[in-house]
Amino acid sequence: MTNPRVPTFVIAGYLGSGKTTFINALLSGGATNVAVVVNDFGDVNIDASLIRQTHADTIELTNGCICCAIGGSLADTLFTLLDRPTIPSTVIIEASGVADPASVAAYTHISGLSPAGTVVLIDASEFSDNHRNELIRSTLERQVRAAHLLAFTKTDIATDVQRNEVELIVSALAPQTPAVATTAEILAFLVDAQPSPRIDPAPGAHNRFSSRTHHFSRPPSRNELLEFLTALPRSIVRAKGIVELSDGECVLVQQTGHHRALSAIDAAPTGIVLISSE
Ligand SMILES: Nc1nc2c(ncn2[C@@H]2O[C@H](COP(=O)(O)OP(=O)(O)OP(=O)(O)O)[C@@H](O)[C@H]2O)c(=O)[nH]1
Ligand SMILES: [Mg+2]
Ligand SMILES: [Zn+2]
Repeated sequence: MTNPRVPTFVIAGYLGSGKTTFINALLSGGATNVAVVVNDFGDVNIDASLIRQTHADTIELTNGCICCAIGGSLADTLFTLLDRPTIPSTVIIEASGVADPASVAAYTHISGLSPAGTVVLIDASEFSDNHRNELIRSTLERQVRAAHLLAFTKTDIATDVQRNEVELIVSALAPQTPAVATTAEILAFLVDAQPSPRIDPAPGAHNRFSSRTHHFSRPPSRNELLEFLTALPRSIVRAKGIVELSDGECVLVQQTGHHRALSAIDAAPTGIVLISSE
């Protein structure tokens, strides 16, 4: 008897749109036998360590984007999952924040997997600003067009103007694609998912982004860390990492566009991954 095909989802969306947050919420609901494949664009996979804190079966693909630079590693990983003595019942792929989700989903059209849908998260508080940036716009547009489901995040901090702008842009780009705005609605889509139609990747390559990891020569004080983050040039579109402070506390740094969050975390320091648009 052949095994049933494994439903495989792609969770995509621009840098910092909330992909890892959503996947952690999904997994904390007690999902079993789920394999999570996490692509972090930088050379340290911070998201894999954040997800692994709650979910052991997490595979990291690091140091490049799975839609272009390291697609071969994604293909190898998917075949390896299907070779396991007990294959997963669901596969979830977190695409890098710069990826064309359609190119990522194309890797799931293999024997043994059932492409079950691409969810593209849209940060309602940052999208319209980012869309005005020519270095980012085509990346955002291909992400929107590659979605089977669009999900607005950060509606809690978006202004009415930002929400109206993003809704107009997104509905012009993908008028037929259903859009939701809560985690519960995304979960309902995943639960009901059927084999999803293929969406062809947009021609050409997405915008260019580069990354480097900053390590402090000695643990900074909280103020020194904040000064460092405040002084970053505008070309740095995402900063993320785990930093040990001079008082011994480790903090998770999350910075996207206009927002920054520092939170205590019980995990080893990684340095701060800085991603810039080119
Ligand atoms: N206010 C608010 N913050 C959110 C929401 N979703 C995510 N965040 C915050 O946004 C930041 C980025 O979230 P992540 O889940 O790491 O985003 P990501 O898409 O996985 O980021 P990359 O993998 O780096 O592209 C974190 O500080 C989250 O806590 C939301 O709905 N509302
Ligand atoms: Mg992430
Ligand atoms: Zn790519």
